[in-house]
Amino acid sequence: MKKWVPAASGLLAGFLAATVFFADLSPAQRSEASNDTNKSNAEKVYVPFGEKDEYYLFASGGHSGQMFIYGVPSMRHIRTVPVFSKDSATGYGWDTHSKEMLGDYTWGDLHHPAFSEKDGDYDGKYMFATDVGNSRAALMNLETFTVKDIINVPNTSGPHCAAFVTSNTEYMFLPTRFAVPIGREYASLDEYSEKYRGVMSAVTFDDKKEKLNIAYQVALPPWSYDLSDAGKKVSADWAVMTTYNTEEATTNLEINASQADRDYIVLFNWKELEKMIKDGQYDEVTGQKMIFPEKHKGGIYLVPVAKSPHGVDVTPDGKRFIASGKLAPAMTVFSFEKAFEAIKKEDFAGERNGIPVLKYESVMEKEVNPENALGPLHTQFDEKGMAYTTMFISSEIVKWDPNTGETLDRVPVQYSPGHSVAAEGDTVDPDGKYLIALNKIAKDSYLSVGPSHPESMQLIDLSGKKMEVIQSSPVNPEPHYAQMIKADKIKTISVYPKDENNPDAVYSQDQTKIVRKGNEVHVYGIAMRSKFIFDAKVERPDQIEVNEGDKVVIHLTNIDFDQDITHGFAINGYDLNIEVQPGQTNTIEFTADKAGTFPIYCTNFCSALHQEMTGYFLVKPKK
Ligand code: K7E
Repeated sequence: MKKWVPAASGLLAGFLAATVFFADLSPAQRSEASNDTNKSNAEKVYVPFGEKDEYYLFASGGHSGQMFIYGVPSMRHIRTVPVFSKDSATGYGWDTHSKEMLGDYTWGDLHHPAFSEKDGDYDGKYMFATDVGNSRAALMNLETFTVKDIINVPNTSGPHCAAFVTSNTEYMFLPTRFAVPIGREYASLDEYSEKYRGVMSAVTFDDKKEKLNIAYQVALPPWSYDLSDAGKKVSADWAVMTTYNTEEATTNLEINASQADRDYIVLFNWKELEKMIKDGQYDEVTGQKMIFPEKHKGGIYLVPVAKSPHGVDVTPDGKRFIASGKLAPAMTVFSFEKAFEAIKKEDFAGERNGIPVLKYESVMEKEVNPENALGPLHTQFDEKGMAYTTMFISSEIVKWDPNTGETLDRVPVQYSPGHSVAAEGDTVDPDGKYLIALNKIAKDSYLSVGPSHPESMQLIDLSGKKMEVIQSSPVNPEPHYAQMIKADKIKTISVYPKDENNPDAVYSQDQTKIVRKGNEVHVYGIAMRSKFIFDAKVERPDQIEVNEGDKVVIHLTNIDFDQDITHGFAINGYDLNIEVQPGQTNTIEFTADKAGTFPIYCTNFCSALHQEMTGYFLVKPKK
């Protein structure tokens, strides 16, 4: 490896030129590391057909708006679960519930998934996610791998770093990447410092109703809030998040937001914020309980950090938080204990925007600077608490000891990793074993598909003396963060249970009916191998006839209580398609605004006579 230590002023250029730095690794260099097990790499990742992977990988789909599910170690793509964007494969965005959840939005930008937790460990029940593109938060149920709720988060613009949840899923916090005036009203950028804010939201969820809810918000200064992490164990009541652009630049951020030597980590005690809300220490703004730190004092502190930080991660023991700077070569290890002490003694360096600023030296424990490692972004941990940090510029993973700062190992990856994810690597009890580098640039890794390449995920074996890249998988744009959970923690259902209380559901042919109420037509139908029955009492039970302009509501129940017998329901020429999974009742509503003859068919291949699973949708023209 060529030694190259850029001058500090060259760091920015180095960051931008990151992809050039390691572009010329030979395949031999790529697999130069080897560990001492007797298995070949192929054997380590081979999961025979029918056998299951040991872990699920939930990789965020970035601006696809979706979540990608992979098996580890095979790196087989198992499913894409639609979250913030429509998906015709599953009818997501067409059926009434998902259409209502997506509202008027057509895309999302999902960066950070987060599992629900119990005592700081994944419990395998829910997944949370946020949408940087259109400021939303989503809740996914892991019995069915389907989204149950999406909320728009008002007053924020680009909740980036979330989702991150507290140790018992009390809250999901959503800091915001962009500052905007509260309520998004118009305000000239000349008024940026006075009128703009970076609002952070505290979101709770109700697991009975499977609903998200905004508990309160905090009107932080007009900076960019980036990555965050919740405390664990000794720091369980706390959370940390990085900020950049504390310069409050309003244009050309690449240069202007990189001026100051230090930005901040925001350190906050969510138990205290919760208490402030209970005590009425907030203003009511645009229907939200909003804490203004310059006015409602307590619970929030700033810790100076090397300029323009990106990631911040809490160690599994909850004692330290590690910040990484895009432009600073060093990772900084901070001590929660030291911070608590300084807060107790009110040993502050001053305040900024009404928020107390702690002294860097009194919270910092050490600066860690592995030789020639550049562009540290995100850190994960193994079962011994050792840290693995992605180096975006020098395209590698560096393993190091947070206790001593010593570099233990490093492995090149192709190329420019953003996050990495270790097996249960952000819980109180990581597994070690596997780490996956989520690389931004695949370049020469796969068969070419033109000028734009897929992203690349590289699986690294952590079990040997040295880290070793053992498998690689292309992936659609674009995983930012991912989480890896032990497969046996997730308990899926195989069919939807019968719900006799659901007025939309019908479970036998003789219950099927088509009901007209004025100009509304309600269909209570069933889908089964290999037919649709909308009304069993008429001559052609698989036909729906309406008048042009009618509102049509179709409730369809899949009565094949048999795993994997999913049916689809599409109306040819009407731009409609929904899915009904085994036992599920699903609803679609639309206006019959086109007169004519439109075949109905099942889109999800379900039996040998799938082609016969059809019907007709007839729309009588207005006179
Ligand atoms: Cu570093 Cu959105 Cu977590 Cu991308 S973020 S890499």
